[in-house]
Amino acid sequence: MEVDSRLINKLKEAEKIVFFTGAGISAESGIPTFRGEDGIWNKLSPEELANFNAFMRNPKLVWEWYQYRKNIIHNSKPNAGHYAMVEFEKYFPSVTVITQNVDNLHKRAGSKIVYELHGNIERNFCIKCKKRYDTELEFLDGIPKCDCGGMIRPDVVWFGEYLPADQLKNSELATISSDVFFVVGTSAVVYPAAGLVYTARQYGSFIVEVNTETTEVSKICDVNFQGKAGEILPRILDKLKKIKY
Ligand code: BJW
Ligand code: ZN
Repeated sequence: MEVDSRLINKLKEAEKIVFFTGAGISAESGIPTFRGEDGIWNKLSPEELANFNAFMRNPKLVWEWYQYRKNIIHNSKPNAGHYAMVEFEKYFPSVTVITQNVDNLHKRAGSKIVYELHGNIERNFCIKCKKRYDTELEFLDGIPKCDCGGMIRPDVVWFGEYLPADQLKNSELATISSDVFFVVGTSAVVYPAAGLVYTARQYGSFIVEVNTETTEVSKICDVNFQGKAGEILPRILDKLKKIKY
């Protein structure tokens, strides 16, 4: 893989870097992505599981999906892609990670500024009184219950729900002022998160896609690397080390 000379020139001058990530960045940590064959759990698509109506209809089933994923996440570690993003912090005054992932792996890798657009699977709250439950939950008949009797749900963003306003606002601000905007391991089909790529385009950022496939936004990126994030990002970093020192 040749690292594009236009990207190298941009990185020489750049001060503000944004990494916008999706499930693909964690695929090499063994965490299944959402779409494609990988994303189908019990023959159900994420659209059928990640929504409040599905939870109210069948909380046990939705919790089974989250328990299955939580278990994988607890047994996984950040990979070379996550760590490469942390190393970028040595070379640029501002590096921001904007993630759609709920797996906490960017923070575990050590990234300093991480905005979580779709929540975090480690946190939970009661749907009735909103009390927070961030420690181990007790499951009775497959559903964790609050002291008040209400059902506890994961603190993640489901379809039809608003994204955390502060995380979205900060992500927009970082995107607008970014010099280089990396889009890593996302199919870019879920909004408003995917809209950030168009915002980056509108505000003149240099957009670099890293994905094993082409996506909805491939055409509006300046450079497309087709391959695994855990391999491509460390190679870009190696090149960067040579030009920055
Ligand atoms: C690799 C790799 C490797 C693999 N290296 N790459 C505008 C237009 C149309 C629709 C809408 C719109 N605005 C809003 C909507 C509705 C809806 C939406 O976007 N629907 C579309 C699907 C049509 N959006 C919403 O409902 C959002 N809320 C909202 O808009 O609120 C306002 C509102 C309020 C009231 C009424 C109406 C509106 C909320 C969206 C919430 C999404 N939630 C989920 C679940 C989170 C919790 C959990 O994890 O359980 O978020 S769904 C799921 O999709 C998850 C992800 O973050 C998200 C994105 O998926 P991602 O990360 O891109 O994963 P994949 O699997 O799709 O892609 C993986 C990629 O990696 C692939 O491209 C691979 O090739 C690649 N890859 N290995 C590099 N090693
Ligand atoms: Zn409660």
